[in-house]
Amino acid sequence: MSDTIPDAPRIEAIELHRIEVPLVRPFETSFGRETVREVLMVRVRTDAGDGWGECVAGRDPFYSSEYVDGAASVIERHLGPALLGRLRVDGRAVSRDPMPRGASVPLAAAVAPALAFVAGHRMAKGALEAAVLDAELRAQGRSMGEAFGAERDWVDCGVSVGIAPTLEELLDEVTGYLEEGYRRIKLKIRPGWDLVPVGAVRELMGPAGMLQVDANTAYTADDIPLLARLDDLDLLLIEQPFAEEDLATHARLAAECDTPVCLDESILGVSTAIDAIERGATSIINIKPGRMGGYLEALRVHDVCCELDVPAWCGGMLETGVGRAANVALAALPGFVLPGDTSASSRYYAEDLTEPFVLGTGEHHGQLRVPDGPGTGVTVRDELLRAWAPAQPVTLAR
Ligand code: OSB
Ligand code: MG
Repeated sequence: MSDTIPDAPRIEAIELHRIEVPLVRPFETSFGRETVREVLMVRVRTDAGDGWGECVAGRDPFYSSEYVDGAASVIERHLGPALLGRLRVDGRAVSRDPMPRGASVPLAAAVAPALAFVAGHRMAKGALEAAVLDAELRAQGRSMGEAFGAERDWVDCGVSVGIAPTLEELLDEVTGYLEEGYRRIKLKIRPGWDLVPVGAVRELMGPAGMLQVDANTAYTADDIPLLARLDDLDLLLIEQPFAEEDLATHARLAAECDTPVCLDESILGVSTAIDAIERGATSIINIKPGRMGGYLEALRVHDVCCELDVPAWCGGMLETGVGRAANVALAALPGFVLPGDTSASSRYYAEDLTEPFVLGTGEHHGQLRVPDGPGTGVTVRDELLRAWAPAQPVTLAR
């Protein structure tokens, strides 16, 4: 593929590294409970240097249909060979550079069009695009923040709090995060774990604390009256109460309650974002690059949000430092007006795969600094990559 783009690096090989990273505490949501994050990391080797991308698919297909084994398989069998030029790629689809931001990333911009022949698998595609983008920007000596059009050096951080075994443990956990400086709390909810814990945390935080909830599709239309009672708790938003495909029920809830409805799972890119906004199914958007097939599509969704005056915030998928670095750069764009699920490394991991992200102090209390080194600006620690790998990496070469 890269043969068709003058002056762009040429992709020589793609490595798939699986790692298992222990979480500091179990993360429980309406769809499952994780104690270890199983991650697929992608390294792209080019003639101008290497780049890393993180695949945000989970071990199991519970948050979405994608999962680690599926992502690895589709990269090995379909996406990798296409990028390495072993499959026919339509040259006309290549070389459109979508970044109106002064950065030229012809190779990264060519990835999505070259992979469009595969249906879906956005997280797998997004990991490849991120790795190519990292390699290309490193070769140019430019940071992701610069390339994306970041307007802030520091971003406001929130934290996503899992379902706890008891109310007391939930309140302890939230208290700890507030002491650390997090500027917004997001509580995972599900039927049976909603009004009571959310009410208790509202009481703990006081009326001014920024608080929101995320149901990860656990409710149905029958629950609209119950969800409308959350209005009393003065939340920033309710995230994805209903099924991914079910924009209609989200629009009904939005019409029947005052709390803004925010979609996560349903937003797969620009067209679903516009559709959901126009149908009144969402008035705030959680932007997760992996779910949308990569950072370039996430930038387009950001631009749509700005144009339509829809607040956006940067979601997270328990990323290691590699994905976190790119998310923090993205969250520095002007349309990200609410704190993101961009927490410090220590919220997830005792040791991060890269240098750790640490919350700032003083005026930067509750913020993370946007990396300014080339590419993601972070370095993968080889010894941890090896120590956490359950198996040898797979290399796809030309
Ligand atoms: O729905 O936002 C979600 C983690 C894994 C899968 C889905 C979600 C989440 C989170 C954690 O809420 C966000 C983070 O801190 O990375
Ligand atoms: Mg969510």
